[in-house]
Amino acid sequence: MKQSKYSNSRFVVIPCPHEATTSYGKGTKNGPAAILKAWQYLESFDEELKMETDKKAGICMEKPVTKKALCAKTLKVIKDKKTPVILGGEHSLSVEAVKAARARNPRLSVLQLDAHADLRDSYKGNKDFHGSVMRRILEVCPAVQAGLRSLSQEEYDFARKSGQLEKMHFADHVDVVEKIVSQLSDQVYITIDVDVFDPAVMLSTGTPEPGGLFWYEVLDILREVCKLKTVVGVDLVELCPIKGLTAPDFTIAKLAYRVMGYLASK
Ligand SMILES: [Mn+2]
Repeated sequence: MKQSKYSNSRFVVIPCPHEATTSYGKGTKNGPAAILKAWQYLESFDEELKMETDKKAGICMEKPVTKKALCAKTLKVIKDKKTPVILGGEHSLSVEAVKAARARNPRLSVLQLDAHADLRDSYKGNKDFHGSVMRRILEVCPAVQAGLRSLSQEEYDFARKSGQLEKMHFADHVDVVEKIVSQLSDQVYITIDVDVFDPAVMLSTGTPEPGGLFWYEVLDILREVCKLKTVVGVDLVELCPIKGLTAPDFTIAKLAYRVMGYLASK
């Protein structure tokens, strides 16, 4: 895949190797570097879209930023009329990017693909916990959640009482693309926790859950959302690379490239 200059790029890739509150497997700080490495070996030609996304749209790679700097960085990219593609790092970073996206898009909603509801108010007093990220995002804008298969009683009670439960789509009912699309507003930010995939596809993540989505199921959701909505930003988080196991790194590199392709082919 070929990189372009910032001025010629529709997409700006922002690595954010943030890791502070991971609960089980560690190493998500190594996620962005693994994705970027796999990217070097990716075909420019997208076999589904029959085009070279990098040449058509322009993709530029920025230097890694801290979580603290992510909001300002994302805001600049959006102001410059480009689409940020953020590579994590721990899921808690998404709220910073969502704040930036919301500042420029008043009707913003978030699509979360994830195994976990991430609706805990806090964990041991920490509101910045990665398992609280969707609770924080709901304080910024509405969200639709898909691929879910793990949550606590507290999260379930909150979802039921707040009405969020209606916008939570569990992994055993993936044939809900239309519903997901209908629940999102026209301006969408997409956050993809790589553990949305079945562990057969994605072993390299800190908190794997059985029963996840497969490659083409995830694409079916993303293809429709990218086609029908204005997607103003994307992140891919929680990849924890395993030494000697490169397929998951390549999967996420290709997924990010495919999403850019969906947006560029509109
Ligand atoms: Mn998760």
